[in-house]
Amino acid sequence: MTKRISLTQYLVEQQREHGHIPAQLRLLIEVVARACKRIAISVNKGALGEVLGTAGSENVQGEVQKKLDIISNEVLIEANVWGGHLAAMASEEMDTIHVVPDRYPQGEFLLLFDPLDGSSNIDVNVSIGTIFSVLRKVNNQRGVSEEDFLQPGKQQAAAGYCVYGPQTTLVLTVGRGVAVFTLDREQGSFVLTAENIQVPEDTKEFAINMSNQRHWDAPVTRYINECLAGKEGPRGKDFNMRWVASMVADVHRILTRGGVFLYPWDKREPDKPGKLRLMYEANPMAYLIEQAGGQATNGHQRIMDMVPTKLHERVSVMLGSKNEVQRVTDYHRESAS
Ligand code: P6P
Repeated sequence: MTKRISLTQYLVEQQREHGHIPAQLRLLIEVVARACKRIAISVNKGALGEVLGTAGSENVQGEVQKKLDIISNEVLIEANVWGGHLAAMASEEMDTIHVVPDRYPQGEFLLLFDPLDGSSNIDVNVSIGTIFSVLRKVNNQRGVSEEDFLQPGKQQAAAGYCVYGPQTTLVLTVGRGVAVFTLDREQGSFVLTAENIQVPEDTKEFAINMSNQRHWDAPVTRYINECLAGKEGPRGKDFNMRWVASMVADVHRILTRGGVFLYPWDKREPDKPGKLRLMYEANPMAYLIEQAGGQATNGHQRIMDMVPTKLHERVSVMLGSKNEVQRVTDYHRESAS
């Protein structure tokens, strides 16, 4: 029987060895992991917990909120607000930032999250997940505002997700590789089940919502058509396709066996750069993918170099196996020249 270490032991040993996980950051990660365990309990109850269906409200994106979206958001806020490790939080489900109230000490970190990504899959029992990103509050003046959050993804102190699927699995980077922790329900704790994850540089599997094909720009159309042409086409090999419509599930597959994930700009909403959100979807996933040896661009530049102008900014996303992301990015550059 392999001796497995807990998330806490992993964080303590990483800090002892590399000194990159100060106490406040360790507390933050452990509190987020505990919140994900609580979310998993609600998600796993499904119909038994009266948590399915819509909440009768819309979020800042104008999307109908599911009951579990709101429950998950509240769990993350309540779990993190008292610890003294955070100055403020931002969420897909909240229009503005949530500043830690004066009755609690303020910390040096900023936490951003999509509390329950893929919520269109909740009622049909398909994997969903929580995505989180951690920034440092860089200005030391008292008080915190939305501007403090507007930092490029390369400034992230940590990032991760928890996928609520056949297993409940926490995937984390603190800047020295990607580690995977599986929830041991008998112990009630996350235990290390893989580390130093590496995304294969090549792949035969792409993930995109094909129903949008007629709306894509030329470089994406070219890339996907070449994949579809298979062995007889310019790629000289057959490709497989997967689309879970839950970014956490698609990214987890890519971290596990390689692949390329595309949610590009399309003509349906030409004024929006893409559907996915930069700060709490693309940036954390880009950090994980890059730490695992993959690439993440918006078709033109590295996602983690992008300087946000607003909290809920959207972005076009191409991420995964390095050589495939490089190819589709090259097609964009060729098309632009
Ligand atoms: P579509 C879920 O709503 C999400 O934000 C991502 O998790 C997912 O990759 C994407 O949207 C799915 O979008 O248009 O295929 O339903």
